[in-house]
Amino acid sequence: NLPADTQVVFVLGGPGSGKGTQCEQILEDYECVHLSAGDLLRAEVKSGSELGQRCEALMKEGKLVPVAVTLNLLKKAMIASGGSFFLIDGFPRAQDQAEAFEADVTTCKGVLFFDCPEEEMEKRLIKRGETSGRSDDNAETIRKRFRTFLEQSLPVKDHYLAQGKCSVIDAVRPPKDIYEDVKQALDAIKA
Ligand code: UP5
Ligand code: MG
Repeated sequence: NLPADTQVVFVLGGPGSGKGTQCEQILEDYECVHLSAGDLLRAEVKSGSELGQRCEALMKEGKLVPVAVTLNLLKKAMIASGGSFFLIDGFPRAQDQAEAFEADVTTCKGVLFFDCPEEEMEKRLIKRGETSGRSDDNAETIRKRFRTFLEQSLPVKDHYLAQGKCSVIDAVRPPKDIYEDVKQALDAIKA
């Protein structure tokens, strides 16, 4: 089971907004566990399991996998890590996912939301697609990921803004500059 003092920060933003990049920076300065829902799903795909095959098909279409799947992967990874302060990257991606996580695991302490226009995210993902090997880093799937983000994931930001828990960070700057705001927001969340 998870320790009683478990704390969770959701790291959200569109595809290619820089969630993973900023989390890597955070790990250097804060004692925390970084769990990317997308990375956990890609590991499941790589395992070759039947579940992984179903997830892969959805991810190639830029669609969300069922929340039961991500919730289960996240919970297992949280417990296995032995940590108590978690950066949950790329989840929740829909309102019902946020509600499911908070009912099942814990309420989140805060949310970092990386704000980035589509043109910039698209440019980054096309470039990354040259070397990433990610089956969803192609122009067609990127468009589908954007649509899913707008329709299903963006409402999560508003949900947490209304709760006063969400820091919106301008993500169209050099990573180092963005990170200054990230630290400030995290310090406020932890305080
Ligand atoms: N880069 C980063 N910061 C930059 C900056 N400031 N200036 C210029 N370039 C910058 O960065 C992306 C690229 O941009 C990199 O090349 C980086 O160097 C550069 P990254 O930090 O990787 O951005 P990130 O937001 O993490 O982008 P990612 O592609 O991981 O976002 P997604 O949200 O699309 O991907 P994720 O892995 O979370 O999900 C993939 C799929 O899994 C989803 O589409 C969905 O099908 C499925 N999924 C679910 O169904 N449920 C979940 O809960 C999670 C995922
Ligand atoms: Mg990522």
